[in-house]
Amino acid sequence: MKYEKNINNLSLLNLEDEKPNLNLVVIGHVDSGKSTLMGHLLYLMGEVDEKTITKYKKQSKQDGKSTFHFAWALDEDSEERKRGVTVDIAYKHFQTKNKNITVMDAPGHQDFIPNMITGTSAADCGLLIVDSGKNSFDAGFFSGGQTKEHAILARSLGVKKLIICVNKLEIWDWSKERFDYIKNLLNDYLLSLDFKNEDLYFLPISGLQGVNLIKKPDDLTKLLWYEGNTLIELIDSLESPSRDYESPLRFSINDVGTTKVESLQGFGIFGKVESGVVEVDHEYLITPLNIKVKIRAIGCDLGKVNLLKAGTTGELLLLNDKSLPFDDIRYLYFIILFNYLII
Ligand SMILES: Nc1nc2c(ncn2[C@@H]2O[C@H](COP(=O)(O)OP(=O)(O)OP(=O)(O)O)[C@@H](O)[C@H]2O)c(=O)[nH]1
Ligand SMILES: [Mg+2]
Repeated sequence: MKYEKNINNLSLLNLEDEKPNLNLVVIGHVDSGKSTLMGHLLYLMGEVDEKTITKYKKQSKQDGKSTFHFAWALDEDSEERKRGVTVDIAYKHFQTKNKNITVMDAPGHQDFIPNMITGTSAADCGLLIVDSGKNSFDAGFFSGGQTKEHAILARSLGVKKLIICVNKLEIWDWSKERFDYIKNLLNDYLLSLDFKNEDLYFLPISGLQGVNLIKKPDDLTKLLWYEGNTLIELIDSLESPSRDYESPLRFSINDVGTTKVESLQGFGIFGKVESGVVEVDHEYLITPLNIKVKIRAIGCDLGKVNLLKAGTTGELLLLNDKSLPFDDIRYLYFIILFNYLII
């Protein structure tokens, strides 16, 4: 098959040998604690070091944002830090025992829904963070908030599995009653959106205190009623969708613009490899524009790489050719093998 030559001398066996990857999008109403929970998890998994968190603690306190130190691991832009609000998706990586995880931390604020859609379009599974606080929960669930809106978007963009973190539960002294109240309301609502019972997982959590992320609370009496997994056990146990490495490349475009990948500069096309492999220095076709492009560099949650394989998300940087109609490259367009259409 002609497209096989685009895989060069990479062995398909090697591609399949690695730990399977899972793309997780973190969604939920503004301020529900998405970035804090993810920042704390990355810290506990060793992806963010103690020194950095200590520095963020000091700086965020000086800026009057003293509980935002974990969120700053994902909110890296100065505007985000000043406002205490995530604006753009942050991409991070960590490994569990059995999986490579790409995390996409989405903004909750309704002004930034397009950025949330970008991340959700590339996700295999969603982490819906729900603030258990009385007013915050009501704002997200009952008053036209983003708990419901994000759930609807996730379902319509093809996310089938949701881990629902009932967050900030330490405020309720880990009350089972409060947890059950939120779980029952959300469960009924999510089933009405056509999520399946077996694809919904509910966890009591405190992202700020780091409880139930990778271990249960030190004082076990607090969560005696909860017999389920910690967040990391749950993520590790989820099945990764099967990936199609052997078919021709199909890269779905979710966003375009200035690159989000550190150490790269230029015009980036963000998306997900649905099938096959995309490689640096190879020529491809953007469809339906039918324009030929050469990939100058590739970035992903691991930084700069030479290829992306089926199931992974990342950014393709095009050769800076002034004749390219950058403004015409859109969400939902595809990048495919150059010679595929004419085989
Ligand atoms: N009490 C308590 N507060 C928390 C917890 N997690 C986060 N917070 C606080 O909630 C506020 C918002 O946290 P973020 O992590 O920025 O929330 P977010 O969901 O990422 O916000 P957006 O991305 O802007 O939608 C901050 O003041 C956090 O300190 C928690 O587990 N318990
Ligand atoms: Mg955030």
